[in-house]
Amino acid sequence: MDSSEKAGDKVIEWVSSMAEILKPDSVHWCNGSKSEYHSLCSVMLDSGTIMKLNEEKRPNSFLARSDPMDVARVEDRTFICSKNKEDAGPTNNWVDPEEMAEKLGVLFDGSMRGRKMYVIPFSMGPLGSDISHIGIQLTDSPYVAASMAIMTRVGSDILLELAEKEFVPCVHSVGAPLENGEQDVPWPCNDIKYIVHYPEDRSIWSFGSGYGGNALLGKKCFSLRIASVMARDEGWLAEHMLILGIENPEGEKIYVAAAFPSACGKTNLAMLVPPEGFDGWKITTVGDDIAWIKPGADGRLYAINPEAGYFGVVPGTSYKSNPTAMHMMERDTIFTNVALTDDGDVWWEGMGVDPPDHLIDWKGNDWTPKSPDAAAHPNARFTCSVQQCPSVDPEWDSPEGVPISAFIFGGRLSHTFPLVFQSFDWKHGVYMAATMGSEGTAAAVNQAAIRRDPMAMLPFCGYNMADYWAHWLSIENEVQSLPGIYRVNWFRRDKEGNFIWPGFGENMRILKWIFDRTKNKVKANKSPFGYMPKHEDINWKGLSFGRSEFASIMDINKKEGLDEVEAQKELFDRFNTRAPKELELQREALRERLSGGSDIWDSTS
Ligand code: TSX
Ligand code: MN
Repeated sequence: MDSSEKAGDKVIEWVSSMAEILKPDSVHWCNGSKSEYHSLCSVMLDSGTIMKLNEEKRPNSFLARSDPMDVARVEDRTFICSKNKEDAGPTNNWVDPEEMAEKLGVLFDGSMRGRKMYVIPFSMGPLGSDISHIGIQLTDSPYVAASMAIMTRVGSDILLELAEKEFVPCVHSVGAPLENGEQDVPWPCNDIKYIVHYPEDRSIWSFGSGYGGNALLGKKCFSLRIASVMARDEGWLAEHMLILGIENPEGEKIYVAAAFPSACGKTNLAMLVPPEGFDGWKITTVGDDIAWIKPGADGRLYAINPEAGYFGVVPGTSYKSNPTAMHMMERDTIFTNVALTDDGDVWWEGMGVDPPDHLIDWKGNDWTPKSPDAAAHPNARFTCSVQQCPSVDPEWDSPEGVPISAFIFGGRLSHTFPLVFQSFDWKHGVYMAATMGSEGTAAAVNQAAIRRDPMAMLPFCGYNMADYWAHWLSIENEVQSLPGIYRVNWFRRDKEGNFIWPGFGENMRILKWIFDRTKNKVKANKSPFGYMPKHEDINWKGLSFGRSEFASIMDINKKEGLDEVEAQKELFDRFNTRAPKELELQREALRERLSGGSDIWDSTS
């Protein structure tokens, strides 16, 4: 018996033992083929889970409407079941693993009755990459099986990798067994929901939801929560980051990875179209959500996008805000919870197209412009392959990954924080990332509290966030050529509450400064927050943005800065003594720089 057959036995054993518990009517092993995708779609068309869109307007595209009670990730139902509560930390929900296993045992017993169980062998990352990992998801949802085929690399060839790699077992059930001949509904789910992670076993159990991150277990559950634990143990990073390439007209190219909390336009940045004044510059997309980053043999950090597709928020996406994404979803796309037009196309708020006189809204009801509610759900999504992204990077599928030259951390902050600044060093950068956060989208113009979202990982770190910070600090010793660390804020407002910075494609000007810093082409001013560009360090060709406007978005107010330093203490205090001392030292150093009468504002480096 060769090793791949042995690996096969391991999987078959696990699948049959799970089938005994889940009790599906039948089992289908997915091979990830086109014809399999089409038969999954026809199963869903028959059950009313999806409908086909107008073939002329949206070739090979579908609309799914979820149950109105199953429209987003359920953070309060998401659990990290480590043996010790302290290992999950104060920012995660924790339940004792044995107690949880008993609960799940009851819920999953017979949960697939009357349904087909799909067995999905999938790879997160390119096959044959030593940054990639594999999983096997069991699910009773054809919508999940079809989505996984887009979002991950699915196929039987993945089973061959099991000779060298362990797989992460991912068990998913919508939790709606059909008792003898019971009629199905278009979107089966359960009021009771559990999204459970066992970091020590590296396994995932998801019950009751068929939507997004709750159900496509390769995404947040595996690639962030479980992978962050693997990364801690193995000396790499599993991050909630986009990866993009920046190439100048001379063909010099760097890659950067960037983390933002939700509602900061991460997908828009990943697919940025350079504005006027940037002839010959190119932005290319490796990924829009997750980065797995590992030290390479040459002492640099290399990143892959573990995913193979996009599951992006639709509302607000227009030919203005993100033309690349709009082109991407012109065909071969599954839409979920957008509105349907009378001619079989889709519509959503913020599409940049006036609402038609009549629509069917995301709940399946008639809708007119007079209707009080939104026609598309605010968390409506598109699902499509990375390969149909017009800005896809040529290296997106490279097993070696792409070398990372800079990390960017951003937030949605109406005051205090400048448009861009660079950390003095690695430790300072980790502190900048750990203390980042955002104001709510609906936040008032002024003085809205910052909701801390360290590294944009708050809902996604599979272990104690304080240990995660320590892990980030430890990377300094594992890498010879450390990426620069930057903070950005596209969302600063003036006294009238208007955004000062035009954002979107104009962010290219800031990416170019980061490119120039990386390539040592520009000096920077020292400020209490970090290194900052002067007005003349930015390319303003094609945009009128004068010195005073620039000053108003780069200004550091001493009192606001000191208030921020005090507010950050609350974050560190949540972790008691577990937070690395270095971060508190950084906080005190910033207080010192802000209150000191030093000449730090003027020196250059
Ligand atoms: O995605 C955004 N980005 C990043 C783009 C690469 N958004 C949308 C956020 C919600 C998801 C932005 N909104 C950005 C931004 O840089 N900036 C803003 C704020 C803004 C909003 C509207 C305008 C300007 C700035 N409108 C006009 O100037 C006309
Ligand atoms: Mn995300």
